[in-house]
Amino acid sequence: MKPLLVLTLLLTSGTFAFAQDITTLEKIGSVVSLTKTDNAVTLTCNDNSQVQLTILAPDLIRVRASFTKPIPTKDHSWAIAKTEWTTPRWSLKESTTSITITTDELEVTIQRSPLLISFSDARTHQLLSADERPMSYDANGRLANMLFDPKAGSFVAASKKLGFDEHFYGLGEKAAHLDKRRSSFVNWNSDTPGYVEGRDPIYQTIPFYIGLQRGIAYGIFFDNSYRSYFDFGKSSQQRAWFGAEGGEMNYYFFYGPSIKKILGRYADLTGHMPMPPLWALGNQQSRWSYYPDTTVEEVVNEYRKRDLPLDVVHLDIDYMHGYRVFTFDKDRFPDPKALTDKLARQGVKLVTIVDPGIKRPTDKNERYHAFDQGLEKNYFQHRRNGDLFVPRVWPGESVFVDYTLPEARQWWGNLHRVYTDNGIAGIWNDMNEPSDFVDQTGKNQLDVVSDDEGEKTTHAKNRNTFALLMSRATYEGLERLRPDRRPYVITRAAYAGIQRYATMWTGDTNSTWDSLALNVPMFTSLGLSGEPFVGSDVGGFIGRGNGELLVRSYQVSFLAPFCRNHKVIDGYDQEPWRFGKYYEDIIRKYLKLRYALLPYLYTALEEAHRTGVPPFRPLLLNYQDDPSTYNLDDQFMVGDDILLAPIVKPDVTRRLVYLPAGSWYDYWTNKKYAGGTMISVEAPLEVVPMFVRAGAMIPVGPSQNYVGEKSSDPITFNIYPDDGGSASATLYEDDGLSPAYKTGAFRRTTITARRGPDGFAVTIGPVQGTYNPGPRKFEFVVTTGERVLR
Ligand code: MIG
Repeated sequence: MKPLLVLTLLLTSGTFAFAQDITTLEKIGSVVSLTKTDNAVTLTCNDNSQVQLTILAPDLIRVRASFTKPIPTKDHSWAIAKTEWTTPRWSLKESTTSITITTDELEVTIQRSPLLISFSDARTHQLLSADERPMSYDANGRLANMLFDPKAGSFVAASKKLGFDEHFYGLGEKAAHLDKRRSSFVNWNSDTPGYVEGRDPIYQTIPFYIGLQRGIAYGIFFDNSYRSYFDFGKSSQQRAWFGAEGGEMNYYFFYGPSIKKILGRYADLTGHMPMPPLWALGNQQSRWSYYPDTTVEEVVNEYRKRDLPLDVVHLDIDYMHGYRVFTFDKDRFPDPKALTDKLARQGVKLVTIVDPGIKRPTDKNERYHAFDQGLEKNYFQHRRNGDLFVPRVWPGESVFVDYTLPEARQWWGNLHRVYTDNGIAGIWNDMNEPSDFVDQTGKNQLDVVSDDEGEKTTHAKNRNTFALLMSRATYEGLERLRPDRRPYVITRAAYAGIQRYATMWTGDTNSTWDSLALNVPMFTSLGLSGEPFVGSDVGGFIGRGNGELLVRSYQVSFLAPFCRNHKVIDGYDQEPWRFGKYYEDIIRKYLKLRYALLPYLYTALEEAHRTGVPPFRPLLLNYQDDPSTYNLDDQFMVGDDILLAPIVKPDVTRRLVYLPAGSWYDYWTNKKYAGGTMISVEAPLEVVPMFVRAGAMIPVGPSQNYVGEKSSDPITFNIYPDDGGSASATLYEDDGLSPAYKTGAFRRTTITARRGPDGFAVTIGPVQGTYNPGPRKFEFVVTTGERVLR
């Protein structure tokens, strides 16, 4: 009997993704009337529900539904950066059975009864996505005892037909595969140390996904910060649905057909990532925690002595006086300014951690400015009953700021003066889910109230946006305190729009091979979710690593935007030299290569700023028509031209690599391969399989141990000619530090090379932008013969 029982249980848990069965929900009524404005159509239904479709761009339509009542006039989202759109050309057609909205790119058909919305390509009439059932809501509390917070409001859901060959990407930070088809997820920002594949939810909420079928992509951003659910054909092969425990049915439909175009629109809507300082691309070192100041100096000296590149050291929570944010421990860091000055002479910057918990002094006579001022100004969060909300975090009993209040954000930002005055270069926001040792589920926070523009809503709505607003307060504070410098903020938790304020890292990973393997699909998925600046603790955070794992981990992260080795408080030391010279030498080689490739990386990062297309890419982003890339979890590309196939298993020194169409050069040997096939390559520990696209020219800068140690002179362009003998490159440059790039102070140079009868002819196109990098040489090296490895 026993085995059978186990089997039944397994089947059941595998069949139903969530307890919520959306088929039991009440469906929205049928359309009875329609009104039209300059950019929107509002439909009124026979149950008094309303649906509003707003035409924002030819490829962007917003759908808003209000069940059994009119669309509220209040319309606000912390995620949205752009609310004013120039209405594109569009037309409306009505028939007895349906209503059709047509833009130059999209054709949206609304069937009146039952109310079903479908999106098609306006030119080809190819169906992109169609409702599987009318939008629904929990009219009678049918789901009540299956919900996390039955009091949050009414469950709202939308359900789309699942395509037989439809793939799903994005959804932010998930410990999951690249293709999310046949999986389901919950969004509820959670502190989940030591998470493994399948753990869900984890730290961030980005309710945005991309659907891809027959090479054609669309996107859906469900802008609802309540606890939300996404099911991509897990509970039923009929549907891909999304819903939330409260708030509005409110989503944006993006049409590609290219994923890159969708990412650009998503960035227009939720904000473009500003350029971080160039040194943020430098190598970073952290652990919980380096103290006192002499230990920090020792770490830096060790890096320099060993000729290992380093730009940033992070100070974790023990730099503070009893975990009080905005203070330094007087014994451990008696003179932080002297320390940052000294490190600056070695080319190293300090970043300090800042948690949201402000200590409530246990001694009533203690004066702590952050607590005293915030209390006096009434900036802290309270419970519904008026009690101060007192979570327990590192400082013990603490309070949280209501970051929905503009004055409170301003105040929080200004408190960072103690850091900027002491030469601290950036801020690391941790614990901002917000984590609470009393209860990590968030249940204990459901009655915590935020002002929320006067709406006085609870954490049912605001928990998922807490980190977004904290990062915003931090970013804007740094901007005010140091207007001539680009802010650098790192966050753990997030909501959509976070890219406007913060970069991210993937939290408390494990020092295991499984955890390392997750890096690739997590980084690429984050890139497909509007977060370009990503990284993970190199070597893994929790547990004991080893030299092999550390090397393989650097081979994934050395070209990730955020490259920081970090370790848990009681973990075995993990700096690059800790496992001996053999491993250290390999790590040095990769860190040096990262610095040499900074011109290439920085150019890719600026592309992300401008277009929303991330530097760290799944192959499908560059090869959207190639189904072989659709679920490739263990390869990635950096920009358009560099392909990596890291080893993420122990004791493996050979692997299969998929090369898409075109020709490719093995970076190490220059051996040329024809793409469109799988090849098998050697990958001893010192080698990460790395390929360059034929037709590319890779700009390489000087070998240096920190950004700015040497001037970028010369810049060497390595030419990898395609089969016709051509190659091209773009180089982006600016001052790397100030916000002047926003007003045109950059230089973009386009260069092409072509093989002729007498060798290669190089053409440097007219430059864009007003930045003058000063005179420097460009050198060109043609990749020809194969060279032997080692
Ligand atoms: O409860 O600040 O993810 O990077 O070292 C743990 C101490 C709090 C979690 C972060 C980790 C950091 C640690 N923090």
